[in-house]
Amino acid sequence: MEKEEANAACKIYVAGHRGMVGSAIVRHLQSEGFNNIVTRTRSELDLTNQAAVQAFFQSEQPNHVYLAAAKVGGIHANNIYRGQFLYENLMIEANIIHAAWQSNVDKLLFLGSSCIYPKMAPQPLTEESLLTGPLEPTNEPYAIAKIAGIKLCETYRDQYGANFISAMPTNLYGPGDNYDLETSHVLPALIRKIHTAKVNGTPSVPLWGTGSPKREFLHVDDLAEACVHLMHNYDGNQWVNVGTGVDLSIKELAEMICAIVGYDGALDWDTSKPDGTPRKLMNVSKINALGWKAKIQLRNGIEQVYAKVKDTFQ
Ligand code: GFB
Repeated sequence: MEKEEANAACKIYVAGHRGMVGSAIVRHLQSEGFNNIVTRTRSELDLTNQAAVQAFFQSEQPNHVYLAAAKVGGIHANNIYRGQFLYENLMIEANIIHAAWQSNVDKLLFLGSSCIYPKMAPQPLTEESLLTGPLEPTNEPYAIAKIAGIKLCETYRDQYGANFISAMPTNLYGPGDNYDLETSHVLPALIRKIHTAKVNGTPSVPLWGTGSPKREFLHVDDLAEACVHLMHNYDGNQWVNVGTGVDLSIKELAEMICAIVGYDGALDWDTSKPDGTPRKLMNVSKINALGWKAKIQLRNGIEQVYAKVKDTFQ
């Protein structure tokens, strides 16, 4: 069969297709000629309901599954909705991974997060540092759920021979991000806050923490490309880090966004808010050796995102 025909014949379920990650995966798959994509909205299929998920897999019988459905949020949401982050993520992963095995899915890719690694693990973070020390407390429930997902893929491979793999992305940004200041990640929050300060002519902008923690940011279109690459080129039992291999401090990020937005006011750090983990730079040698590298430069990526969202803020 020609590659185009094979791509068109492969039935793919993207769980979480309305989220930032799932929608980017759908866009990338379509651009590669994968048009047999199955999706369900939350009202059509409750992924925390085991019976409903099993019935869906039995009737649809997908060949490939991208597990991008998750309850996600920034440092504040992770810290406040601790029970929901643990429960909902455990249920979604367990239901989908188990149903995928029961219905003989050929391959599944599970998406985790760089926060699975210990808070004080040596930098850059290698895949081997998993479970070598305590987690960052602000996102421990989310990280434990994600570690459980990795272990489900690993143990279903060990026990049943299921071809289930895991990708661990660093902090993400891009189209479809969440700009709610209470629940968002830092990058969209800073875009919104700095844009609002500029529009209102406010002399300073309130930011959380000290500005000294370092973060790595990957455009979600790069992540989507990496996920499809891994789906087609990796069958190993170890999870794979996905990032740029470059980080910067939150203060440097804020300064970059001020330059893009054209805001020259002051940065006002609220140190009563948590800093979170001091650094979580990914070691990306493994995915680089598998033939994938991030392409989108942070500044270009933020400029693209800002051009699209700046007129949508109230
Ligand atoms: O993206 P973020 O919320 O989460 O970034 P994490 C938090 C960092 O940005 C902290 C600072 O150092 C905050 O003090 N910060 C400054 C702000 N101003 C703001 C602001 O207005 N909003 C936000 N949100 N932060 C998340 C985890 O950790 O990373 C998740 O909670 C997940 O589990 C995700 O792994 C990728 O990078 O700290």
